[in-house]
Amino acid sequence: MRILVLGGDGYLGWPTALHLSRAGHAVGVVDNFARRQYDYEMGVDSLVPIKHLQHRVRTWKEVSGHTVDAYVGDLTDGPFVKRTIEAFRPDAIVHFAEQRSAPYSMIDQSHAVYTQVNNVVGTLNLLYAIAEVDPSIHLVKLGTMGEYGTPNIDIEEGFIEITHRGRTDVLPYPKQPGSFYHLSKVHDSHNIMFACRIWGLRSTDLNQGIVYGQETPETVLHPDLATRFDYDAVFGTVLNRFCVQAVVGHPITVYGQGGQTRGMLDIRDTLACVELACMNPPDVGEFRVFNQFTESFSVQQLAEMVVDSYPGRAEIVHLDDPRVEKEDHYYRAAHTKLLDLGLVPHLLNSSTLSSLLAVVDHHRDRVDANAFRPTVQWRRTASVLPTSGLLHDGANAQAEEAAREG
Ligand code: NAD
Ligand code: USQ
Repeated sequence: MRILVLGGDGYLGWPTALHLSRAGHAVGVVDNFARRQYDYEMGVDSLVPIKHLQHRVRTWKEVSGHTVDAYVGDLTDGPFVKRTIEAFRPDAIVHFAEQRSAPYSMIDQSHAVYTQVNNVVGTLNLLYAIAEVDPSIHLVKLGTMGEYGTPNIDIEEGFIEITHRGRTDVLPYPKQPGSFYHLSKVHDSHNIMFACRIWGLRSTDLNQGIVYGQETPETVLHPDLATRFDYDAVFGTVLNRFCVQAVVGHPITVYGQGGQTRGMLDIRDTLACVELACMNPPDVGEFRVFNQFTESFSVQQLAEMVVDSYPGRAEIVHLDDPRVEKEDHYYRAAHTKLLDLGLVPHLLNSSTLSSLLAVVDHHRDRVDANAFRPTVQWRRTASVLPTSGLLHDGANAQAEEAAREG
C-alpha cells in the first residue's frame, strides 16, 4: 500500500512510518515541526535525543534500503494538504498530526484556540482534500479514549444502542471530554463522521489510550532512528513520567487520590493497531471506531507498579490535582475490534517496565527535574489566573495554597 503518515516527525508518527516501511509499504511522512517548537516554548527537551527528520530519513535508507518521502508543511494550509495528497497518491492516510497535550490546551485562551484551530482545521482541510483528490483513500485518524470521559456505565466502541420511549437506534456514544484538547478530537470525530455520510469517504477513528514506551523493533536498529520521549508536566504522559521520576529519585507525582483510571497501550501496539486498520479498510461511506488500548489501570496502580519494578528506592507523593477530573470512578471500556483483527498485545509487566526504566537510566543525565512540576491549572478562579501564558511561580504557589484550602 501507499501510506502517508501525517505527524511523521512525532513520538508515534516516526516509529509508525518505520514500521510500515519495513513491512513493505511505500511510506511518506508529513510534519510542520510544531512539536519541536513547543519544546522551545516550554523550555524542555525530549529525554532521548532525536535527529532532524531529514537525517532520520537518510539513516533509515542506509539501515533498511527503504525510502521514506518527507513533506514539510502545515495541515492548516489547505492548498499544501491537497498538493501533498495529489503528489503522493496514498491508499491510506494515517493522521497523527495534532497538538496532543491536554495541559498545553489548558494554559490559557490562546493555547486553547491554537489547539482547536490546529486540530479541527487541519482535519477539515484533509477531509476536503481526500474528497476532491480521491474519495477512496482510507483515513485512519488518531482520536483518543478521553473523548468518552468517565461515564458511570460501560464505554462502547464508538456507538451505543439506545431505547428511548419505545424506539431503538444505534447512536454515537455520548462524549464528555476533559480538556480543550480532548474536545478537539470530539469535534474531529463529528466532522469525519459527517464527511463519510455526505461524501462517501471511509474512515477509522482510533480512540487511543495513553501510550507508554520508547523503543520499537525499527528504532533500535540505529541510535539516530530514536523517537522522542517526553517526561515534562505538559507533554509527558503518566507512565513515561513516573519511570523518569523513579530513576532520578524524584517522588512519583500522583495527582489527587490517583483513582483516575485510563486505557493504556505499549508503543509497539500502536504500530500494530495502525497497520491492522490500514490492512482492513472500512466500506465506502463507513465511519468506524476502534477503542485502541489493551489494559486499563488507575494512576495509583501505575505508580505502585513502577515502585515495585524499580530496583532502587522510589516513593509516591500525592499532589493536589491541577486538573478537573473524577479521582474515583467506574471504568470499563470495550476494546475487542482490534483484537478481532488479530492484535496480539504487549501487556504491561515487570519486564516491559524494566526495559523502559533501562532506556530512561541510559539518558538520566539529560533529566531536568524542574520539568516535573505541574504548571497548568484547569481551574479559572481569580487566585489561579496567570498574568500571561503559563502560571509563573508566584501564581502557582497561590494555586497550590488555594487548592489546599479548598
Ligand atoms: P506528537 O506531538 O509527538 O506528534 C504529533 C506530530 O504532529 C508532531 O511531530 C507535530 O509537529 C505534528 N503536527 C502537529 N500539528 C501539525 C500541523 N498542523 N501540520 C503538520 N504537522 C503537525 O504526538 P504523539 O504522542 O506522537 O501523538 C500522535 C497522535 O496520537 C496525536 O493526534 C495524539 O492526539 C494521538 N494520541 C497520542 C497518545 C499518546 O499517549 N502519545 C495517546 C492517544 C492518542
Ligand atoms: N497524572 C498524574 N500525575 C502526573 C501526570 C498525570 O496523576 O504526573 C494523571 C492525570 O491527572 C490524568 C492521567 O494521569 O488523570 C493521565 O494523564 P496523561 O497526561 O498521561 O494523559 P492525558 O492528559 O489524558 O493525555 C495523553 C496524551 C493524549 C492522549 C491521551 C489518551 O497526551 O494525546 O489523547 O493521553 S486518553 O487519556 O485516553 O485520553
